[in-house]
Amino acid sequence: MPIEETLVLVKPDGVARGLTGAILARIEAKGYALVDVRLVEPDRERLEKHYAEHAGKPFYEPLLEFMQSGPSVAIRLAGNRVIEGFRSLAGTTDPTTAAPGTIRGDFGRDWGLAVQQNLVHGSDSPESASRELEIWFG
Ligand code: DAT
Ligand code: MG
Repeated sequence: MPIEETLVLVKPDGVARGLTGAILARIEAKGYALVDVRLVEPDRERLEKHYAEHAGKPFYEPLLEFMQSGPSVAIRLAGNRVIEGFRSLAGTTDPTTAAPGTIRGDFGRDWGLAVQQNLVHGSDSPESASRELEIWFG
């Protein structure tokens, strides 16, 4: 099995709440390698590319606005089956129902916040990973 790479983002809520270190600790404990890490304040154009598959959905505009509300930490992450593995660490999209033990399940606050405030992004396929790594790391 070749080593894969994936794009992970610690989203603005994760950075603002000081959870970057806790999230990185879980990633490192799992054995994945940090290839590149940077603090990014993405403009709308970059986010439109990143979230192209969601254009037109009801949560699209709030999502883009939220993603411009503060810096994110972009991570180029490598490891065996890391695409699937990081999504497993992250938990399912909605923090309310994400399993305890996952990043979203343990840290996702459930006090009426929108679903987009779910702390992290992880690419969902090899095709998404290469497309998204190009968008965030060039
Ligand atoms: P994921 O981030 O788990 O891959 P996704 O790709 O379906 O989820 O959606 C991208 C982001 O959009 C997600 O992290 C949060 C937001 N989102 C998805 N579904 C939503 C919904 N029904 N309401 C509000 N935000 C939503
Ligand atoms: Mg997704």
